[in-house]
Amino acid sequence: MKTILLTGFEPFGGECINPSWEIARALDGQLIGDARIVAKCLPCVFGGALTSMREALHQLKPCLVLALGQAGGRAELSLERVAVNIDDARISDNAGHKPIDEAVIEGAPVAYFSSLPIKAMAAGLREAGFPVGISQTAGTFVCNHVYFGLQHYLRDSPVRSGFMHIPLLPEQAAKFPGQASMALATMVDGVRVALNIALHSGADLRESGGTIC
Ligand code: PCA
Repeated sequence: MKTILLTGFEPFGGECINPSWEIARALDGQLIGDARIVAKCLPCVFGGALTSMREALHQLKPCLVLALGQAGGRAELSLERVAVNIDDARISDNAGHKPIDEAVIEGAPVAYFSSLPIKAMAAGLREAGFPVGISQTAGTFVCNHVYFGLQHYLRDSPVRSGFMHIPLLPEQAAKFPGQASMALATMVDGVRVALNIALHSGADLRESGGTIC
């Protein structure tokens, strides 16, 4: 049986829930075609999160990897195009670390692209009615850290991997007037659709979708 590794994060920044882990654990054990989803919860800790990711890759030898993370302020399922080799934290991680302008992996390239078919995933999600977009930055906190490490570990592998940021849950957003959110059930369904496309589509779509500043 093939394995899809789906990771989420523990809560951080004073929150008591992280929707990324709620989604991952809701999908744990489910089948996508002939592959079974295995969910792992990563600590929101520089270094520690990457160690957990590396262990999961080693142990599970997945055929596909999608890492999920919470992005307060975003209104859509956000497929990340780029991971950059920099840790620059505005808040402390869950171990009290706050790196400034440090490499995620010393000597590694400046950046990696997602190896997921992000245009095909965005198109499929849009057609299925989910709010979705392609993001050009996963930030410089623990999500980007894990995303960069993941892409580095799998750089010579045919295994597709990438990162999706997801909005806050309605109960989290209620604390901030006007803050965007998405229902857990919608996000769970959207991630299932995204995994199905990532597993089964061939070469990525060529459709415009960039941004103009
Ligand atoms: N979001 C944070 C780290 C963990 C999470 O879910 C981020 O975007 O870096």
